[in-house]
Amino acid sequence: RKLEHDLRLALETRSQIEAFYQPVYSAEHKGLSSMEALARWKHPEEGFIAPDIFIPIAEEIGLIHELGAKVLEDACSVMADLPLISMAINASALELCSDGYPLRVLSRLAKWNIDPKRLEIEITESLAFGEEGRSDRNIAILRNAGVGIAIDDFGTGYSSFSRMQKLVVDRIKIDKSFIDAMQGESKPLIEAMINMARAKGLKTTAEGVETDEQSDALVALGCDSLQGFLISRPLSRAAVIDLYNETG
Ligand code: G
Ligand code: G
Ligand code: G
Ligand code: MN
Ligand code: NA
Repeated sequence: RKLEHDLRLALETRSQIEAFYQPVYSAEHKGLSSMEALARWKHPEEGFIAPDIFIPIAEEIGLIHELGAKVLEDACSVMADLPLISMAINASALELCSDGYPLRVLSRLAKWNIDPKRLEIEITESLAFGEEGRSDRNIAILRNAGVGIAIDDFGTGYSSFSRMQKLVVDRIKIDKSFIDAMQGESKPLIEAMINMARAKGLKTTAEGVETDEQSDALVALGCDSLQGFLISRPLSRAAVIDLYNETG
């Protein structure tokens, strides 16, 4: 298939695939103290292709490890330029279950002289519950080294209250679908998620925050961080560095 072929070439160019960065607002610091790196593919003929399309292809043809490494390398270079800022990256199940993954991440951070505490890795609920092979052990290695682990799209997958009891992660990211329905039926659910997270000592991030009403209500419920188009869209490396240098 043409896209597979193009994706191989894209990774070889080292420039068609780059991370963009979505700023995250911290309620505690009342400012932008972290961001999420998101892979972007600028195809020479087709323009931007969405990660929802090329990530599954990269997983199928075994290129997800290279792609993840490229995003991490980009993310490290931004962290090096913004020493006070933390960074989240997304890990595919295939990466997180691969034997060498924790050491690859840690040696990349060491190469850039970046404190592992500044990096958070976002994983799926099923990975968080150790359903896929080696993920438990790899999560433990990363956490012991100081890297944070966040559950992405929380609430859409495999969580249950009994499983939450043995969960060892640092943060949940409440899925956008709950925030969308916040004015209606999902407000008590969001409140329960935030309270449960607190009781377990986990941080919370709300995803897909688009309105001031949502932002105000989430802060009032004690949500730690807000991410979404209200705060900012994902930005290029140059734009995000300018933004953080301006706002401190
Ligand atoms: O207020 P301060 O200058 O720290 O704001 C830094 C950034 O955080 C700005 O980009 C602003 O848009 C965002 N921000 C400030 N206050 C709020 C708030 O109450 N809610 C949200 N969602 N973003 C805020
Ligand atoms: O911005 P958005 O379209 O960027 O992201 C869509 C989806 O693609 C999200 O679910 C996100 O987790 C995933 N994604 C974005 N960047 C990466 C990446 O570098 N690695 C992996 N594994 N997934 C990513
Ligand atoms: O699955 P993950 O949370 O990693 O993916 C984040 C995705 O959500 C990206 O595609 C990003 O561009 C998108 N996104 C981030 N904030 C908003 C938002 O406020 N509204 C919408 N519609 N999408 C958002
Ligand atoms: Mn994510
Ligand atoms: Na998400």
